[in-house]
Order: sequence, then C-alpha cells, then structure tokens
Amino acid sequence: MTGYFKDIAPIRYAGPDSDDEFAYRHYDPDEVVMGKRMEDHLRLAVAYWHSLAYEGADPFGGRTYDRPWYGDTMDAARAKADAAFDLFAILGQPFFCFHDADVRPEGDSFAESRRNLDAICDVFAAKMEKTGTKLLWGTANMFSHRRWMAGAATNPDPEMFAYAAATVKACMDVTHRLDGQNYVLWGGREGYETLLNTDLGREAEQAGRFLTKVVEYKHKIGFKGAILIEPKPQEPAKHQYDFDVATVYGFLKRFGLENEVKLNIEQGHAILAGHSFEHELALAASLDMLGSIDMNRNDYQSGWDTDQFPNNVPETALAYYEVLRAGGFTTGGTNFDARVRRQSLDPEDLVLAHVGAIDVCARGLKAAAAMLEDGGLERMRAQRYAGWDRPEARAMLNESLDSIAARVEADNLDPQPVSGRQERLETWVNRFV
Ligand code: XLS
Ligand code: NI
Ligand code: NI
Repeated sequence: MTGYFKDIAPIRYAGPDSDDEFAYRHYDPDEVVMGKRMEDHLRLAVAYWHSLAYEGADPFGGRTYDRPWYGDTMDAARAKADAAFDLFAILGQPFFCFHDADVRPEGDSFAESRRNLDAICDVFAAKMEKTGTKLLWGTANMFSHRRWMAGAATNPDPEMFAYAAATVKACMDVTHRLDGQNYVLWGGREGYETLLNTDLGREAEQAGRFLTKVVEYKHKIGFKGAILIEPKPQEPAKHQYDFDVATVYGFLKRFGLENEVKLNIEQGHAILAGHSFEHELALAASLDMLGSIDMNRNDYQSGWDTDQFPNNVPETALAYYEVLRAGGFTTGGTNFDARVRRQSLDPEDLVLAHVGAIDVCARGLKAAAAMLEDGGLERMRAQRYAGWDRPEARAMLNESLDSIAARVEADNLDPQPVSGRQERLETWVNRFV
C-alpha cells in the first residue's frame, strides 16, 4: 500500500447486520444468484478518470482534492497507477476502465503521447498479472484537449480526423494487449455547438467511415472484445450525434454495423435524453445491442450529468431486471462512471462511495433476480400479449391491409379494452425492492 490509502484495510463481506462502515453488507462476491456468483453477474469496475484523475473541479471552480499523484509527469502517472491498484485491492472488485488521458501525461508529439501510454500500460500489465485485476474496457479521451473542440471523427479538419484515427488505434492496441473485454467509443465532442457552422450530412458520413475502420481494425488485430458506443444526448456538445439507443441503432444500420457494435448504456445519459435507465436497457436488449453499463445517477434537480454514485435500490433493481431478462452480461459489466462530490476530500470518501454503491448494486441485483424467479411480472406481461400467440394472429403480420379490413367487417370485430394493471404491477415490484 502507498501512503494514501494506508489506513484502510481490504473491504470484506460482513452481512446486513454489520455496523462496520468499511464492510460490504450486501455484496458477497461468492453468493450464488440465479446460478451464478454475484461477482460474475455484476462484473464491477472502477473508473480511473473519476477516482484517480478527477481533481474536484466544476464549471465555477478548480481543484479541491489534494492527492499526492497529481501532475503531468511519468513519475506522477506511475504514482497514480500505484494508488489505483491499491484502491482496486481495497475494494476487491474485478475490473477497471480507463482513457489514455487518465493514465499518461500528454507528450510534446503524438508519438511521445503514445510512448507514454505504452509505458504506463507495461506498468498496468505487471500489476494486473500480480493482482488478477482485469480491464473491462479501454477508451480514448477525444474531448478534453483543446484540439478536439470541434470533434474527433466528425471534425471539419481532416488532420484532426487523422489524429483521432491514430489515437483510437493506440488505445485499441493497449486495450487488446491488456486483454480488455470491450473497447468503448463515447463522442462528447462528436456533435455541434451551432448548426450555423455545421454540415450534418458530412459529419455523419465521417463518423460512419471512422467506425467502420475501428471495426475493421478490431478484426485485423484479432481483438475478441466488443466494440461499444456510449450514447449521450448533450454535454459537453450542445447536441451529440449518439443521442440515445434508438438514434445509435439507426446510425449503425445506416452503415451496416449493427452486428459489429453494441452499446454501453449510462444511467445519467438516459436521464439527460429524457428516458429512464430501464427504457434504454430494455430497448437495447430488444435490439440485441446491450453490451455494458455505466452505473451512476444524475441530480434530478440540477438537470446536469452529475455522475454521482448510485444510491437508489429500486431504480437499480429495475435496471438489473432488464440486464438479467436479457441473459446477463457477456463481455460487459457495471462500470462506476461516478465521482465523489468536490467537498468529499478524504481517501475514506473515495473508498466508501464505492462500498455504498457496490452494496446498492448487490441489493438491486438480488431484487431483480427475485422478481424474475417469482415470475409474476413476466406472467402478467405474457397474458397481456396472449392474443398474439394464436397462429392466425401472427399470420396477420404478413397479411395485406385490405384483406385485414375485409375480415374486420366479415367477422364483425368489436375488440374490448383490457386493464393495463399499472398500479398492480408497481405494487408487485415493491414486494421485492
Ligand atoms: C461522459 C461519459 C464518459 C464515458 C467514457 O459523460 O460517460 O465518461 O463513459 O468516455
Ligand atoms: Ni457520462
Ligand atoms: Ni460513461
């Protein structure tokens, strides 16, 4: 252990009656839920950017935290990696995620930045080998540096497009080398600030060609993980092209990539898009596009993407219900794309934020599993659509409009409304959460 977390022992499961703050009350990695260990269901990951790189800034003020590894040197990056793996060991969760810019200092040239990244990934490789911590996904930060202000793949300047291509290649290379389970693309600057200077058609074409190259490169290097797009409607761009699940699906279909790319769905982004988390998950599952989740929450009052740690069990249960109903994660998992508030200065705050969130996820998962095992919701859903189980009803989907119309008159059809039972269903859910 380095200095920063030295007073904190690894967190263990102590059961719901424990009054130890530094213990899991609900997250028991070995507990079997629907035939699978809890750890293998949730596949929890720490987000390097929020937990190690974020310094406490908000739009009105700068750094508030005082962590010993801050700085733009390789030594600082190595100290950060030491602290990161100490945190992972304390929490005992199996995965982490990172952007290139979280882990290495920017170089004076592209080549130097890439060498810095490679060198830190050597450090990661040794630590991962020693500790067993794995990489859930890698990604490129193509939104913080000023060069990306007008976008990466959708930039009006072709040299920026080239720089973006080289950046993603470098990040895919290290993700592959570290045996990452997925590679994520989130396009915070792939969008616009004003339509007055934007050629929408051209930018979409660029984004489609770019993603096609990413998929081709994945196959070229034999990367076995999934390529995931993370939808978000806005922030930092006024409008982001990967608006929500439905929009991204349309984009992938347009470029013939719907069988190559899946989605990383974030709670806060779903809310920003005017949806619920479970809506985005259910839609992605129905399209066979559900890859992974970024677990966090927004402040519902401020309307911003505040990236807070989850603390609402009923909401989390409904999210995991969709995940379990879709068969659970394969390459994906639960990444805490969440940061402590800027007044939460202490190492304990960082650790306990994760401990609380991990317990929330464990309770949500168990509640979701109990709902599925009970089967009541699925039974009522099936009853609602039972009419469509009849072969003649299904045949109608291939029948012409005029033939259906003729039948309605011939049979003198007079369909009667039936209850949607919403309150009964909501009450049913409350038995489990
Ligand atoms: C920002 C995104 C970002 C992605 C990774 O809102 O959530 O953190 O998850 O680039
Ligand atoms: Ni986000
Ligand atoms: Ni995210």
